[in-house]
Amino acid sequence: MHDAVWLNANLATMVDGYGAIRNGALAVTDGRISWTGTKWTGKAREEHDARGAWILPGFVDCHTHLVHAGNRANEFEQRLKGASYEDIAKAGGGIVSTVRATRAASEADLLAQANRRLRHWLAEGTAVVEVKSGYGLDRHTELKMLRVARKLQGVTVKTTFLGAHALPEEYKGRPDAYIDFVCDEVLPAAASENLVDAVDVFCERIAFTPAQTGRVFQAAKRLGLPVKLHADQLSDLGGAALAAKHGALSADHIEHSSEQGIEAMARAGTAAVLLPGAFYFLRETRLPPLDALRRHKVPIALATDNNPGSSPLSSPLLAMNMACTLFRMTPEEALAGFTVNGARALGMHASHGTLERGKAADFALWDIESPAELAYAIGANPCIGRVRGGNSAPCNSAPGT
Ligand code: DI6
Ligand code: FE
Repeated sequence: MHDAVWLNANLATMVDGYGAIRNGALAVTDGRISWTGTKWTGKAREEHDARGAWILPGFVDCHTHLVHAGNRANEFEQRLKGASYEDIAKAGGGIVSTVRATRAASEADLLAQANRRLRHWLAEGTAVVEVKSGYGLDRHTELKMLRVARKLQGVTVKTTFLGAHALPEEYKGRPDAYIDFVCDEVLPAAASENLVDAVDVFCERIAFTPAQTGRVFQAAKRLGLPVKLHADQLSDLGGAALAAKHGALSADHIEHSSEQGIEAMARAGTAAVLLPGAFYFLRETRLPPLDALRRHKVPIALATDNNPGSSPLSSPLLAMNMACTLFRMTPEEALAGFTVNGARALGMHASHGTLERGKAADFALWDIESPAELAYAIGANPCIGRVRGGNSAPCNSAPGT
């Protein structure tokens, strides 16, 4: 006897492409998928009629900076008047302006702002959200951000420590001393409170060097934590190869990564995370090396990179459309990016990302004719139901209700 079954459904299992099962059914027991297929003959305590809707695995947004205070609409105006992202950062704007606001915000206020943002992901059938710190750049606020991330409701949250996101004003001109502080004090403190699932670094000219990145990765390794990297976003510093060398779960952005870097990722099993929102919002022109990723069979994940400075994007659906329109990914690749490969980039592919027996019963129902519609339509949201741990939850439910 299963707990519940969804009948008259089309399943996009996301096993080997769409892995479509038409006119099928999906059953759940103890919060896990217990059956998928066409000819349902089983018994279930609860029966749901999907009326021909498509069922997809709950989306996995494997790269966000969703916890932060305020927004930077003012800088958007400055950039449209000609200032570059780097000019604004050098003039004391950019990441450090969000740092000032986030340091000043209370934990309750930060949580309220993040839960308000999270509604957009819930409305679009999301099951897992990765949330980075990185707007505190001191011990108190980095841990405050991670605690807030752990309190978010309605989705499974994976936290990532990103203390090495930017150099705080109090360490101006002393990046190595700041990296000492991050490695010897802040990261161990966060890990000791079990606030960290992975460790990330912004390896870039306007942030930290490959050598400084290596030190943070060593500190993570000492704590038994996996690593991820903001790699080669604005220039090629060899970030892709560096991430692979440290066995990273993922290398993210990678617009400027070399063929050798992609090959190293393939050998190391490091996933690529492409972030079309930042590419679009910063009006970048250098496309990520999609052909090399396909040729070397590197799993390609997609994410919103939600952040106030370079990607104020809160829609996985729009991110998928951007990935197809701007990066020339196929809709099948885009959906795999927010399901099976998104889960892989978080080391969660054993429990999430596909509709298979034993996986978490976290999925969503869509009023569509074909899965490709989810990447095709701009601005529409055909989500008609969300299921979490086998329990139905309306798409537009407020977090915590
Ligand atoms: N790369 C980015 O695009 C964001 N962080 C990063 O490492 C920018 C974050 C911000 O501007 O607030
Ligand atoms: Fe990012």
